[in-house]
Amino acid sequence: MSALRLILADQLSHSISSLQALEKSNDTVLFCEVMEEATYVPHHPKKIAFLFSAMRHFAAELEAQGIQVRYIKLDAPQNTGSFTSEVARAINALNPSRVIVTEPGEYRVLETFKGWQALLGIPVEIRQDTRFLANREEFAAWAKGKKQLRMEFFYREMRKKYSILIEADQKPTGGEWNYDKENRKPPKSGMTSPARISHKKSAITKEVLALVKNCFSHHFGKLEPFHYAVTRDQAIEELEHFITHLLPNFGDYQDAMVAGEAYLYHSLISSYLNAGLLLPLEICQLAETAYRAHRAPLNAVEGFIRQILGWREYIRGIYWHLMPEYGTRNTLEATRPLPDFYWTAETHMFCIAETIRHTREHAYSHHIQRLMITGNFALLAGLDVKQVQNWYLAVYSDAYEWVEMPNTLGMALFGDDGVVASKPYAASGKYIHRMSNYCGKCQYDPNEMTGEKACPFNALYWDFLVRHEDKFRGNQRMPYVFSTWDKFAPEKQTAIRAQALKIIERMTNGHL
Ligand code: FAD
Ligand code: DLZ
Ligand code: SF4
Repeated sequence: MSALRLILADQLSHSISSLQALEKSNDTVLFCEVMEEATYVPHHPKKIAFLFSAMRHFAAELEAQGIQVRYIKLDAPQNTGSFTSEVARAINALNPSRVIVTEPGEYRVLETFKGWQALLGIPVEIRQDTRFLANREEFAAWAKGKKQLRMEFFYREMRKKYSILIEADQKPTGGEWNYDKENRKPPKSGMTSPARISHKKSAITKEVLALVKNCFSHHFGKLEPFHYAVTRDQAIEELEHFITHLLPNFGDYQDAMVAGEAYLYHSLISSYLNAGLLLPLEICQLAETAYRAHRAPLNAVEGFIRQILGWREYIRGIYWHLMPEYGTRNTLEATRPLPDFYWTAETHMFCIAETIRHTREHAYSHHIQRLMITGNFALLAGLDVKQVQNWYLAVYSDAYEWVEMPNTLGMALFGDDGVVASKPYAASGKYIHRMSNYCGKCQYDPNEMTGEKACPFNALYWDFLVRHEDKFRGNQRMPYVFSTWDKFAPEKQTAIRAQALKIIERMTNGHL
């Protein structure tokens, strides 16, 4: 029985289920670089280059093990441009008796895979993706009967299940489940990002860079300089560098933002983890080992592990639990077109311009930039939830719908009926001023509410809350917000709302 085994660009793990029980003499592993995937949103050129180079390196590793590989490059003359047509072509050429795949990360792709058996007339086995720490059935069982699906409680179950930061008496290490109150410090004056590893470009990477330059230069984002890891060995090097040199400060400065510094103490591993070059459990175990060896404090280690064992698994659980209906939600009926400055960085708001510059340069910005700068603005200005999601899906090298959608629609835009966030992550300029050094470089003033110089986030913040008063006034987690608004004199309230209108006008006319 010969099998055709398809591996996608985000399935580059030697332990992936679709490679299990492979027969070297009978089976062929198929990789295909296809236009359909590269353009369903206009992906950042660095993301495409990273994925194509990592796929080619991974395919070469399999070949070196004596495994038969069929690798279809994007510019191969016969390349038909989609997963379906390339699998059909491979079946014609190789005549396998079945196709084996691991479930994909996106709902639309899974639906395509499910149609293959009937379409292609050959058995198609779709295997579970065992790289995740909670499978879909397990998440559904946890969610069943719960009124609210809060990450914190899911995370505690995962800590116990994998015995991560759990003591012999089954209590959490240090006595608490969560050390966030010790985290989230503003940046220290003069703080810079510690040096990062940069990888030498292999011949494979050079060839991919030329291809991407040729085909995708019109997409948003700079292709070079290109420093990404493209093999598991290189990704492990980055992970170890992070654990040794950056993890000790990760917790303290997790939410800090500094002009000119894209990375600070963040791990930069999401692209490698999501593509399969790293696995979640090994990362959590390495971080725990650093804590046990007194190489990193508990607040940093717990905070980091929570992102992976908690948030990442929970976000995936929500996506599969609620799709496809989840993708149609738009609780706050946000429909304003995305302004051009999300693509050009041409705005006087320094915080937004800076975040978009980082994104353009690196296909990366850190969580608080995504959530509290570009996400917060989109929330307050009522930007169209689909356009905002497509932007996030295109511009970040770690973006796939399973992780992008609940983060954008749910966490940033409060567009999912409050499943992911119990209250909106809405903030005025005051928060950005406290957590960054951006405002000192901005033509707007975070302390002004109205007038030409007033920070746009301020009036937009109040206008947003009042616009959606019916949803938020009774929210237990926002006790003082509306009592503050109620204390404003009526003239002040009117001036704030008029200012918000002007800001939207300036945004629409490209003058913000
Ligand atoms: P670190 O800050 O070092 O965190 C460590 C790891 O924890 C990350 O590598 C990631 O794997 C995991 N993690 C942290 N937060 C989350 C989260 N909320 N959801 C899932 N995993 C998390 N992450 C993606 O991987 N892909 C996306 O497309 C994506 N889109 C986002 C969109 C918005 C609007 C927001 C607010 C967040 C998004 N995130 C996304 C989550 C988070 O911002 C990134 O995982 C993180 O910035 C990646 O950088 P890092 O590796 O340096 O992370
Ligand atoms: C994101 C992406 C891109 C840009 N190109 C390809 C590709 O050419 N071939 C491939 O196998 N996968 C690609 N991907 C990743 C897929 O979009 C991803 O596997 C699905 O979205 C499922 O998560
Ligand atoms: Fe951003 Fe407002 Fe600060 Fe300017 S003043 S950087 S717009 S928060």
